[in-house]
Amino acid sequence: MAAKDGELTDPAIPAESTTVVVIGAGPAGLTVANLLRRCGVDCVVLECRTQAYVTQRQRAGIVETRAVRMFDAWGLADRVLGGVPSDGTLEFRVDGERHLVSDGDGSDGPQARICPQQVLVQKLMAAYLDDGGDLRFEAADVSLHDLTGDRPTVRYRDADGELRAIACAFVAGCDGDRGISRASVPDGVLTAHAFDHGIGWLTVLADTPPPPRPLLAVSRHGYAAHFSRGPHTSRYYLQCPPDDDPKAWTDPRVWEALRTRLGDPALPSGPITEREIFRLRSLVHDPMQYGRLHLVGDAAHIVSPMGGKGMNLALYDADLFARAVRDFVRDGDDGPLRTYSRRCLRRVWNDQEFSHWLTRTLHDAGDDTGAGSFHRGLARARLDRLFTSRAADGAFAELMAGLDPEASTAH
Ligand code: FAS
Repeated sequence: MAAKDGELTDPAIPAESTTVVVIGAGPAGLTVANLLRRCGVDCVVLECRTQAYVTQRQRAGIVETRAVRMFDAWGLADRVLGGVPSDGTLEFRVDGERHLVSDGDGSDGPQARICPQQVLVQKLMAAYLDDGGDLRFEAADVSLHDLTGDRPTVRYRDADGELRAIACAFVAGCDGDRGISRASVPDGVLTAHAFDHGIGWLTVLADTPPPPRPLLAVSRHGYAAHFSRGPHTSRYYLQCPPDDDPKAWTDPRVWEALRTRLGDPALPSGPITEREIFRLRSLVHDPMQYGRLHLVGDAAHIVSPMGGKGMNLALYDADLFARAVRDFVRDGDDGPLRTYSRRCLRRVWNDQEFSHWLTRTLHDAGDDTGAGSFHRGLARARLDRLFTSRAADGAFAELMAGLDPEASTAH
């Protein structure tokens, strides 16, 4: 990818400069951009897809308590958070039996939001553009250069096909798991820690009434879940073999499995607008920076959706990165930038551990053909403790809320 010097400084290519070039306009990129603007740091966001595509992509659905308070501390909560506040509980249904578990810290402070990812992305984008932010869609062939120098350059082809170059002080790689940022780091620099859970989920989006609160169900028929994705939309997950064929999951089969596993024979059905099968996998890249490139969100780590940490980890990284750049630009303090990766990875492993614990518990507690009857017994004991021990409930709520004694939300 490295271009020859001549090319980079080719006078024919319009060159410009800024402080931070942000690659990708997902939750990570748009949060970085909004926070940088809040503290007067120039940035340019390059997104390879169209605005319509980016603002309609349906993924996560919960903004955790810590992230809500982070946006609140930056004075952005009212502008970027949609959806409805969580009532502070999740429902576990074990063999049809209901158990409510806390997901908040019980304080009067702002709590988690049931907010579809695309709504957060739409609102972050609107806030950034309303504030005069520079966001360029359909940026093709993005490439990163001189990342270990003081003035990296990002080149791309704009929507009219023109080649452009932007010199900057830092690059925020917010382009997800298959983006160009991580791919621009030379081999051998990053270590990838990967785990395949060996579990598949059929994920279904349907125009049906959402549940009053997130619902996670365990039975001998396998794991199932029901989440809100808006006032008239539901997301369902059904455990299945990872290499299963989504076409084999006809509408009648989907609704029958959901009614059985959720223990709700009266569960209303409705038009299914999306169904796909994905394999639960987890991935962590260490370190999360290379020279002036900082990886943010899915560009550095993937966590299974169990526990709702994917998008929230992206928001956490974005907050730490924006504050570190602000401290460098405003006070000349490069300490937070130098420790960015270590501080993010502490949180990443914390959330990976929680998500792994919850994934194992809610799958092993089902049929014992998977991990075996001994693991089923262990998982059932963990759930029993969660439902009966105040301390276990408190620990679970702290992890769900994402509250971290170390990172204050004050900015
Ligand atoms: P994103 O992938 O969201 O954004 C990256 C952006 O970079 C995209 O807009 C992309 O177009 C752009 N880009 C890529 N390459 C580029 C290039 N070369 N040049 C310029 N731009 C480029 N998490 C949960 O917590 N709960 C869930 O229920 C959940 N469900 C999910 C369902 C699915 C199908 C998927 C894929 C993920 C799900 N996740 C879920 C995880 C998800 O929420 C991610 O963690 C979140 O999108 C991460 O945000 P970003 O890091 O911003 O990456």
